[in-house]
Amino acid sequence: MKKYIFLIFQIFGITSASVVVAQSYQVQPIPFNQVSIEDGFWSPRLKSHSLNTLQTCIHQTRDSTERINNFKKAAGLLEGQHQGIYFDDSDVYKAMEGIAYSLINNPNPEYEKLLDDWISYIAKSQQADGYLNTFYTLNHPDERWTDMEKHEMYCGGHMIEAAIAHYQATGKKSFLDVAVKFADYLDDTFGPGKQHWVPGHEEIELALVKLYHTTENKKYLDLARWLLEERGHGHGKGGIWESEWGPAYCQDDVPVSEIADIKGHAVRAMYLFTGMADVASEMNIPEYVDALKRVWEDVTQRNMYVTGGIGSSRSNEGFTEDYDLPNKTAYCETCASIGMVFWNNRMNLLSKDAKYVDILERSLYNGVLSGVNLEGNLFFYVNPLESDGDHHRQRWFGCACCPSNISRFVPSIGSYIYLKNDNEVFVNLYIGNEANFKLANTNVHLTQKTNYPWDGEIAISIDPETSVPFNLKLRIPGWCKSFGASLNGKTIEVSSIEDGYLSIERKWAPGDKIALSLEMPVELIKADDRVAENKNKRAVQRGPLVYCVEQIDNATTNIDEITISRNNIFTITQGEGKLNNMKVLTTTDKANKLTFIPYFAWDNREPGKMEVWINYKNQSSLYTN
Ligand code: FUB
Ligand code: ZN
Repeated sequence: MKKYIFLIFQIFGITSASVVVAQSYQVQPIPFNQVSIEDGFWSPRLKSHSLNTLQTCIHQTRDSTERINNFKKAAGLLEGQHQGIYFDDSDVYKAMEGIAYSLINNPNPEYEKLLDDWISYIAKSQQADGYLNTFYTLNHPDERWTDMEKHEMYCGGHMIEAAIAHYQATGKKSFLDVAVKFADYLDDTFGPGKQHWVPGHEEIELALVKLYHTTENKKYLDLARWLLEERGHGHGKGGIWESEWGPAYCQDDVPVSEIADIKGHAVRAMYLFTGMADVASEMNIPEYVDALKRVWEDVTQRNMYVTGGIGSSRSNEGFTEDYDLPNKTAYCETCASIGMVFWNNRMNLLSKDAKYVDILERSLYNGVLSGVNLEGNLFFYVNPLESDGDHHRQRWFGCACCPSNISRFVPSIGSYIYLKNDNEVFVNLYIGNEANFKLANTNVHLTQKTNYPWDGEIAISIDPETSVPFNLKLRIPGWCKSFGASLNGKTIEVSSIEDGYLSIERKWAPGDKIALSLEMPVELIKADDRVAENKNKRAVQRGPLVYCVEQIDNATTNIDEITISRNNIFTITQGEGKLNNMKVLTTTDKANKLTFIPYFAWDNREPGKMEVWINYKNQSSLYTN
C-alpha cells in the first residue's frame, strides 16, 4: 500500500491535498492554496489566465496540434505515428499542471473532467514497465534511452510535476500512480551499478525531489542526487555532446560542485540549479550551495539583462561571453525568466537573504510578464529589449515550452509571497492577499492591501487566533533607497536592515497593523561599462518595473533618437486605453513629450518600435569645453 503524506481536506467543495512545500529548507513558502489573492495588478492576470491562457493551451494541445492525439495513439485509441517535436508531451503536462493549480482556487468541474480524460490517455500510454514517452513508443520503440538529448527524463519530470499538482488539487491518485510507476522504473534502470545517464535537459531532478516530498520515499531523492552527480564525468552521450556545443551546452562539462561560470542553454541551467538547491537542502551538501552562490554572482553580475532576462544568444538559446548583452537580438526566453524565479526562490529559501528575491522580482515583473499579453492569449518566446516593430506575441509556437510554462507559473504566484518557519514570517512580495497559516500551533490570518507595483504603500494586518510571538520580516527591496514603517500607528525606529529585511519581533496580537511605505522614485539605471551596447544609455526603472518607450506613444519622435539626461523630470500618470490600470511615465525631449510604459506591457497595442535602453547625455558636459 503506497503512503502519501498529505492529509486530504476540503477546499471550496473539492477534495484536495495540501500543496507540496520543500520541508528541509530553513524556511518554507506558504503555499498558494493558503493565499487568496485580491490585488489590482495580479487579480486581472489570474482571471485572464483561467479564462484565456488555459483555453489556449487546451485548444492548441488538443485541437490544433497532435499533442493529445499522440497520447491517444500511444494508448491504442487512435491509429498513427507521433507527430510534432520529440518533447511535445511536456507541453501537455505543463498545461495540466496549470489547470490543476487553477482548480485549487477556482474549482471547475469541466476542467477536472478534462484532466480525468487526459490522465486516462496518459495512463494507457504508459508501458507495462513504467516507461512513458509517446515519441519513442510510437516512432522508435527499440531506441529508448539511446540519446541523452532526447528529453525522455525532461518529459518525465514535467509529468511528475503535473501529477503532483493534480493530486494536490483533487486528492485523486490516478495521475500520481502513473508518476510513481514511471519514477520506480527510472530507479530500476538508472543509478549506481545500473545504467549511466545525463539528462540533456534538466528538469527530472527537481521533479524527483517534489515526488520525494509527496510520497516520503527517499529513493526518489537519492536518484535526483545521483543524476546530479552523473554530470561532468564524461558519461553524457548523444546529439548535443557530438555537436559544436559540446557538454557545456547542457551543463555536463564539470561536476556540479565545481560549477563557477554560467554556460550553455539558459533554461537547462536554471532547472539544474533549482534541482541542486533542493537536493542540497535535503541532503545538506555545502559544496552545492557554494557552487550555486558562485554561479549566481556570474549570472546576475555579468550575464543578466536589466529585465531579469537571461540568455543573450538565439543560436544556443543561452549564454555567450560575460557582458555580451545585445538588446535587439536578446533571446531572454520566457522559460528562462521563469527558471530565474524558481532558482532565486530556492536561493532565498537556502539563505533567508532578500537579495535573491530582488532578482526574483526583477525577472518576474519584467522578464516573465512580458512573455504573455494582457489578455493572456498571446505569447513571447523571445523577449528582446529593443525592436524595430517586427517582433510580436503569437498564439502558439512549434516549440511551445513558453506558453505552457506561463500556464503553470501564473496560478502559482501566491507561493512566492511569504515564507515561514516556527518563529519567523517573511513577506517577500507585496501583493494584495489574505493568507491563513499555522505558526507553531496558532492559526494566523494575515492581510495585505497594496497598490504595488504602482506605488509603495503597503498595509498589513495580523490577526492571530491568540497572541503569538514571532519575527515579522518585511523585505525592503534593493531598489528602494528610503522607506518608513509604523506599527499600530507608531513610527518604527529602524536601526538596521538585515539581509534585506526589516525585522519586527514581538508578541503579535489580533488587530495589529503594519504600514510600510517604500519610496518609489523614477531611477535612471546605468549598465556596467563593459556592456558595449549600453554605453551612454540609461534604462528607466520605477520600483520593480523596467520601463520602455514604444513608438505608438511617441509618434512625433523617432524613438532611436530620444535622448534623456539626469535633468529630465518624470511625471507619473495613469495610462489610457489598454494601459488604463497602469502608471506610465512622461517627460520631454526637445519639447517633445515622451511617454514610457512598463516593459511587460509592450506590444499590446499597435506594432511599432520599442526601446529599453535610451540615449543619455550627461548634461554637465554641456558646461565643459
Ligand atoms: O528543449 C525544451 C525547451 O524547448 C527548452 O527549455 C527551450 O529552450 C526550448 O528549446
Ligand atoms: Zn520556453
